Order: sequence, then structure tokens, then C-alpha cells
Amino acid sequence: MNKVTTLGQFIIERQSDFPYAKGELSRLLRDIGIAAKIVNREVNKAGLVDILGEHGSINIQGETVKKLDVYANEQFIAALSAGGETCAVASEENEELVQIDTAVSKNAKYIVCVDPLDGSSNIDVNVAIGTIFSIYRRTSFGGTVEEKDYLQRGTEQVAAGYIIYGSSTMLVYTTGKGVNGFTLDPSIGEFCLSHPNMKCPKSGKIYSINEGNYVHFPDGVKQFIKYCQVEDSASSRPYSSRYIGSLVADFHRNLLKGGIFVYPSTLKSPKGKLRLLYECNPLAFIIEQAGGKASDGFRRILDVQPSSLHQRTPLFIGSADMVTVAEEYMMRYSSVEAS
Ligand code: AHM
Ligand code: MG
Repeated sequence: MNKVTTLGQFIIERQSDFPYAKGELSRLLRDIGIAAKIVNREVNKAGLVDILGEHGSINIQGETVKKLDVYANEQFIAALSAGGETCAVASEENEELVQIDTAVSKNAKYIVCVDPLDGSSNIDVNVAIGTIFSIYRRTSFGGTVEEKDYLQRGTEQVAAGYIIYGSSTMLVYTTGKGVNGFTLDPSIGEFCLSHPNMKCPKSGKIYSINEGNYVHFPDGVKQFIKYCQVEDSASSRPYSSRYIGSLVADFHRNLLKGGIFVYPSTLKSPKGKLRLLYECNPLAFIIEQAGGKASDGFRRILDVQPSSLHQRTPLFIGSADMVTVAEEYMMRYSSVEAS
């Protein structure tokens, strides 16, 4: 029988990668794994909404049925608060930073940024959705968390990961020593190591972009799309177009198979749609650890200095060679936007 390594075992084994670590980060990652299992249980019941009750109605236990993204947010914040390692959470669902009660978090070293349930338009239609998280070390000492604690560059992340609730549920994470993926075995309720040392192919045959917005794209993106669609056997073009509309799902597929995901600036959203702190930075950290690349079209995502909690950024992410070509098109045709 093959040896099964659970997420919990793996995290403990890897603790020795950080000789001065006291186990706090390991405990934090374990707490995220627990919240993920709880959210997974609810996501799996989403199709039963007609039986269990509409959002806002009272269910059989007398509780109000919550929207799944609100529920996921509460679960992650509850798990992180109870764990005692997190002093503040920046969440897509909360306008302001959530400060954890200092009674439980007085020695807490970490700030967590989270998109508790990404791909909201896919929740009700049985299409893969996800959670994205990013962990930073607090830089101030004691008391209220300061802006400089959560507005750190992506290069300062100590860990990042995502959970994909799909045909199976997976948790993928990095602490800066490679990327590892764990698949939830529902029969034992454990995430088991299924994708050790994940690597993104240098190039792929897939491009992922919401082409419905084509007329609003910058010229560099329009030219890059044309490049993807032109016939060229040496580079396996034309590429296939695949767009799920759940960032985690599109990213996960391209990570495994090779490909590029693009969410550029548009006339409607001049800064792009996706959020730097809890969508782009964590995935950028993961893709770089897997040998890929993440850019805003002109510069490395991880180098962007954030100036606000819910800051948006254009995103070009995936196989290194494909992102480099997209950047070349951006620089050649959209140089005005860079300035
Ligand atoms: P959300 O946080 O409201 O779910 O929005 C983020 C999602 C991403 O998962 C996905 O890549 C993108 O929005 C899809 O946007 P669009 O429908 O504009 O293509
Ligand atoms: Mg989101």
C-alpha cells in the first residue's frame, strides 16, 4: 500500500525548513485546512438550496440560511481568530481590516489576506469555485495593527495558497519552498498529498481571458489575443481558449497543464478587476514557486507596493514564456498606459 501523507503530517514534517520557527505558521496553515473542510461541506450542499432553504430563509435547525460567500468568510475568520496566530484579517468580504481581539491574539505574528469564496458568479451553477489566502508577518509590535502591516509587497509573503472546490476539493500552498497540492479524501476527511512539488510547464496551449470585453481591452492585449489565434506549428498555435470565470479554477488548470490567464485593464475597470492583496499576490507567489510568472503587463506583481486594502491590478499569470510574450505585446502596443 502506498504511504498516504496528510496535510497535517506534511506541515509538521516541513516545519524543519524554518529552523527558528516555533510552529505558529504550521498551526495557522492547519487552521486554514480545517476551515476549508467546513466550507467544502457547505459548498457541496449548494445544489440542495431548494430543499434546505433559500438564502435568508430559516432552515430546519432554526438558523438563517446564509449566502455561501458570507458563510465562508465567517468560517475563515472564526478559525483564524480561534487559532491565536493571526492578529488581523483582510478579506474581500469586509470593507475594513478585521482586527482580532487582542485577548486571543496578543502574541500573534501573522496577518492573513483572504478571498473566502472566489468565483461568486459560479456558486449557484455547480461550477468550481475557490478560496485564496496569503500570509504576512506582522511588522509592528503589539497593539492595533498598522497599515504597514497589511500593505506589504507580495515578495514579503511567508505563505500563500488556495482551495479549489471542484470535481474534487484540493488545497495547494507554498511557504516559498516549492508548491504542493493536497486532495481531500472525503471518506477520511483529510487532505492527502496528491501533487508534490508542482511545476507549471514553461509554455502551454491555453489562453484564458473574458473575450466578451474585447472592445474595451488595451491594444497590447488585443494584439496578444491575435497572436494566440494565429497558426504556427512551432509554438502549437492557435492555442485553445478556456475561461471558467473562477480565477482559482482557471489558474489551477493552467498551473497543471500550462497556459496563460489574463484579466487586463478595461475601459470599464481601468485598474483591472482582480484584487492585489488576496487574489493576485498569493497566486503570483505560487506560480513563481512553480516556475511560472505573474505580471501586471509591465512589472512583476510581487513587486507592486500596495496602497490600499482592496486595490485592484491587471493580471497576466501562468507559464513563464507565455507571460513574457504577453508583456512584450503590452510594452510594444500599450506603452502609454505604463506611464
Ligand atoms: P469575485 O471575487 O466577485 O468572484 O470576482 C472575481 C472573479 C474571478 O474569480 C474571475 O477570474 C473573474 O472574477 C471573472 O470576471 P468576469 O466575469 O468579469 O470575467
Ligand atoms: Mg474574488
